[in-house]
Amino acid sequence: MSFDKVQADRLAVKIRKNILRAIASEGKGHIGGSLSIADTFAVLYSGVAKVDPADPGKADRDFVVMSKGHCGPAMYAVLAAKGFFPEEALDTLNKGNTILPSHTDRLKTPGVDISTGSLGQGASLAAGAALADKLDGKTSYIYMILGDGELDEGQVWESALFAAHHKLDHLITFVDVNGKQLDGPTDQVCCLGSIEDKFRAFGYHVVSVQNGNDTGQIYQAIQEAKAVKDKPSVILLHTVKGAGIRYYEEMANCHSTEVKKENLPDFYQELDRRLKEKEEA
Ligand SMILES: Cc1ncc(C[n+]2csc(CCOP(=O)(O)OP(=O)(O)O)c2C)c(N)n1
Repeated sequence: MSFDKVQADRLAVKIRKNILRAIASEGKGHIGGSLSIADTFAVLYSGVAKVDPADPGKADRDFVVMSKGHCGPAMYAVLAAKGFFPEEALDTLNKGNTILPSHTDRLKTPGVDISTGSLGQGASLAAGAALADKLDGKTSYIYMILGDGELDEGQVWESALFAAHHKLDHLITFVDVNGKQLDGPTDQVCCLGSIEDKFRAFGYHVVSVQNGNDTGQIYQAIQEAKAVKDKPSVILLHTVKGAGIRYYEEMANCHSTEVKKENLPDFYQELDRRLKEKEEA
C-alpha cells in the first residue's frame, strides 16, 4: 500500500483538535499522553490498520489496542474523524450514558475491541488475541500501544515472554516513550534502563523511532516490523508529552490537566500554523 504523509499529517491535526475538544468538554483530562500518541493513530488509520467504520466488527479486521487506556481520548479522536461515530459524541466524554468513557471500553465504543485502563492488562489481552488469530490461521495484525510508565507493570513483561514464546509476529507493540508518567519523569519514578535492550532480551525485534511524532518515521517502522518473521516487534516512539501544543509541551506535568474551552481557538490556530510550516518546509 502507498502512504500519503501529507494526508496523515492533516489527520494528526484533526486528531489533536478532537482530543482537545473532547477533554475541554470535561474541563480536564489525560491530555499529555493523548497528544503524544496522535501521530501513531494518524498513521494506523491512514490505511495501515485494516478496519472498517461501516462494519466495526468485521471478522477479518485488525485490532488496535490502547493499553494505556487513560489516553482513550486519542483513540476516540481518530475513530470520530474516521466516521465510526458522530463527532458530536466527543462532547460527551466521560459523562453519564456516554459511548466515550475516560478509559477505552469495548462494550461502549464502536471501533474499540479490547477494554483497558488497568495498566498492563491490554498487553496480555493483545498477546492472547494475537495467539488466537494465529491458531485460527488469520493474517490480521494486532497493534498495541503501551506507555513508558506502563512498562513499570510486571504484567507487560509476562506478556512479552508469552508473545516471544509463541512467535507472535503479527503482534506489533508501540511504546510511547514520552519520558514522563503520572507523577514525574519515568526515570525518577522507576528507572527503566535501556528499554531497547530489555525488549531484545525478551526476544523481540526492536525498532527505535528517533522522532515518534513524525508520521513518515512511524510508517517506516511499521513496514520494518511487518517484514520480521517468527518474533514479535516493538516500536519505541521517542515522543514529546503534550506534542503539538507548546503550552502542554512545556508544562512540567501535563499528564492530566485542564483544557479550557476558551483556549480552543488559539490551540486550533497553533495546530494549523505548525502544519502549514511543515508543509511549506
Ligand atoms: C495498574 C494501574 N496502576 C496505576 C494506574 C494509574 N495510572 C494511570 S496513568 C499512569 C501513568 C502512566 O504513564 P505512561 O504509561 O507513561 O502514560 P503516558 O505518559 O503516555 O500518558 C498511572 C500510574 C493505572 N491506571 N493502572
